[in-house]
Amino acid sequence: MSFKLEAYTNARHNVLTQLNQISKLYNERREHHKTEEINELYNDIEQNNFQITVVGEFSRGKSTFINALLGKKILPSLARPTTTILNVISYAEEPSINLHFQDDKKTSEKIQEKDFKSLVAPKEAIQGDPASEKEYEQTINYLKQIKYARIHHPLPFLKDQVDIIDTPGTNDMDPNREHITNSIIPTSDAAILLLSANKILSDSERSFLRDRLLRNDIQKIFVVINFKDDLKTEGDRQKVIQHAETELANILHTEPKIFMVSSLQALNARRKVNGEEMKTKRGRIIEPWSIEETGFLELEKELAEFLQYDRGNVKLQRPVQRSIRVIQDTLEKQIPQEKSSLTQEINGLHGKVSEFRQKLDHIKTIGDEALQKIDRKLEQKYHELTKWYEWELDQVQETGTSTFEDNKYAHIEEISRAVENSTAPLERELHTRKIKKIQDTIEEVVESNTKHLQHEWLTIDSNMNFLYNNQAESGTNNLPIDLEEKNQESFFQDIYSDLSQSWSSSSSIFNKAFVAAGFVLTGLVEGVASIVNAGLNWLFGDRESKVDKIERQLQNQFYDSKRKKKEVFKQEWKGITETVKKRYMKIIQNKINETEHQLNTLLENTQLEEAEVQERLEGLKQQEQRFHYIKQSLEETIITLEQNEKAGVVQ
Ligand SMILES: Nc1nc2c(ncn2[C@@H]2O[C@H](COP(=O)(O)OP(=O)(O)OP(=O)(O)O)[C@@H](O)[C@H]2O)c(=O)[nH]1
Ligand SMILES: [Mg+2]
Repeated sequence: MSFKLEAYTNARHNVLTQLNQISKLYNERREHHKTEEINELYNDIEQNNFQITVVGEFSRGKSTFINALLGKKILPSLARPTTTILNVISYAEEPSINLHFQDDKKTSEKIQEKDFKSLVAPKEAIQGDPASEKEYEQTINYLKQIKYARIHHPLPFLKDQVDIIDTPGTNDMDPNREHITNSIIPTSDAAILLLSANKILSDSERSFLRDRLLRNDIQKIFVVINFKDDLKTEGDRQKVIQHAETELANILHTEPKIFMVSSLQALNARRKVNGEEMKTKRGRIIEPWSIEETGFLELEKELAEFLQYDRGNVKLQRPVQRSIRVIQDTLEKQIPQEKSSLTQEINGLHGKVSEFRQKLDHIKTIGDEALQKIDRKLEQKYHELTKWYEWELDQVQETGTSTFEDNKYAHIEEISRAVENSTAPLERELHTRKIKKIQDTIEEVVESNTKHLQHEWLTIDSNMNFLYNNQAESGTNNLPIDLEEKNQESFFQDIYSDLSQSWSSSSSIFNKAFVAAGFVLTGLVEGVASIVNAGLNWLFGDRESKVDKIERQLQNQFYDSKRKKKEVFKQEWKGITETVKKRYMKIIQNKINETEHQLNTLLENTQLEEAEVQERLEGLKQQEQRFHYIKQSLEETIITLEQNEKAGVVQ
């Protein structure tokens, strides 16, 4: 199997081992909140798989393509619309299939492979046979309740932390399924758009690409032309690729990278290598192409590099950097403080400690008050931002309407294309500005309402240092000047870096739905196009002119799309601000816990006998060394990741 994410997998393994060590060390130090923090980072990495989502219209060969990646016929594929639900394929030693339901309260259900196949690819009803029609309808209704199926399989391909998602074809009229496919795309690490060499880029494919895929990060879209084997000569293949390149360059505005493959041949090649003998219905042995001819190896190589160097780095760097920061604090602050508390006497210690405790209570109050202010301010900002957003949406509508005016006597498809061409870039750009505005607003609100709080913390930190060095002036609130002037990083920095993270890449497909919700499609083109489908009767049915009708439809579409977008905006805002508030409280709680821990250690240390003091000093030295060693190893990992990134940049 050529698909390997080796560098990433090694780095990941190394990081997990180190985090495990750190967690143990904090456990020894009885710093339970830190153990917990590190464990969370551990779990994040552990659960963080790469998600490759395969999209395209029905019968483009998505399921066959995935089977070929896997080297096994796992997903049903037929010459008619087949896949009905999202199938998430993940690694496990034991194969199993579980259905997860739309209703989150309902527990997932295990299903046998045989039943699964007949469920997701149900036999069509025999026309005119009520019993068979009823059965078909029941199956379809059941399918609607399913959110996704998770297929576990012990395939080496998936062992590199890859989840692969098979989606139902998009030219499907069910808006729910469309919505699921839409919301999956922005949360995936890579989307593979499958086209057919036989009918390159239909109108609906173009609009799918523009309206949905391009609303996201273009980097993660791989365009794959399937059915290579249907083109007989190399010349034909070159022609199709060139045609696709020109067409796509118009839509993408960049040089697209296109792959041509035969999924069917690749699947057969791999099945043969795996010892399967394949025969036609008449018993003739099928001789598949060699895997080199199928175009699969180039694609897999590119995919692996992309995941490894681009996505992999992002996924690992953040938790590594965060844990380095946690260790650094321990090495620079806590351990030296503890050492000095073991080696010198502190006058009037108990009194001073109880003063600190009062200060901590005070900090808690200030923190709560600041949170209330943040809450109020965010509420106010929400109204301002909504107004801003509505105004921007109106501008998009105006552009669309004036494009309509300029083109209203053209053919309806031309009208809709012109309207779409003028509005889609504006919407994309608006989405980007919206994200930035939300992030900036949150940062500004949190920072401006926590100045006092942050100042108090700095005072406590510096007093703590004095205390350990036996210089604490009881009751002093004066910061040493250099401390105040020093440009301190905000305590809440982690919140902001996490925010931009959660927009650009989500760790899990299903629990960050609010991020995905930003990509509800406008429905504009479909809406206008539906006028065509409504037929001649509709156009000539009454006195209202055709142009008026189209315009009315267009305005309805805009109205509807704005309403949806505002609703999504509200959800996004709500999701993000809730997350921010939770993290804010956690950061404060962690800092309080940390200070309390230091105070307790201090009290304990000053009561030790001489022999115990020596023992403890020895213990601290050892901890120090272990922390140093881990920190070094993590820093090396970061360097390796950066080097890999440079060496493996996907062109
Ligand atoms: N000749 C040839 N046939 C292919 C290739 N890939 C897929 N097929 C066939 O095309 C048909 C449709 O394939 P599927 O994999 O079911 O397509 P799909 O995109 O998953 O379709 P839906 O699930 O309905 O959206 C099946 O009969 C496949 O055997 C290919 O590369 N070459
Ligand atoms: Mg399918």
